[in-house]
Amino acid sequence: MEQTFAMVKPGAVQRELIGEIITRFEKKGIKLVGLKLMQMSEELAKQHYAEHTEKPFFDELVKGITAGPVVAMVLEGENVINIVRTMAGATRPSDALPGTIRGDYVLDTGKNVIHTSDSKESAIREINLFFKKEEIINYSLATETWIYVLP
Ligand code: IDP
Repeated sequence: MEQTFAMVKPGAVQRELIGEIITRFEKKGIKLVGLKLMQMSEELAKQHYAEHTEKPFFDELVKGITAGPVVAMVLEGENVINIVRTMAGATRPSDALPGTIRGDYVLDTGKNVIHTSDSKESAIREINLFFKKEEIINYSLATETWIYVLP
């Protein structure tokens, strides 16, 4: 099973979309194995978005992600890195299809409600940046045999 990192951004917390976003992942059959409401520091924001340091929107990015609390989560399931990214939708609002989170809730790239890891490497890096080992819970869901074809 694969794990990925996702984050409900401050705008989505303010718009009371936390439940809506988590519900989509739960209904898909994806398991939540880590979850926390937190206020990101400027330092953590800069680390998280390190790959964008040179981008013209970097300051706006750091300011936006620290503007209020976020909900950080670790999600587990088959191919969840790609699946969660597909469910989040495209970065550009005009490319984000209806039925995706961004397709349904976003009009501006700078207010795009959710972050999701874009590769195995970034998933590992981001999970470790936001969660201690003991904050990730290993457990089974009773529904797993109805979600996966198991050997
Ligand atoms: P992603 O979140 O879809 O993976 P990235 O290209 O990794 O997109 O960019 C990270 C974040 O930076 C985006 O989610 C968005 O909030 C912000 N961003 C990306 N491009 C722009 C832009 O052109 N203007 C303002 N913000 C941007």
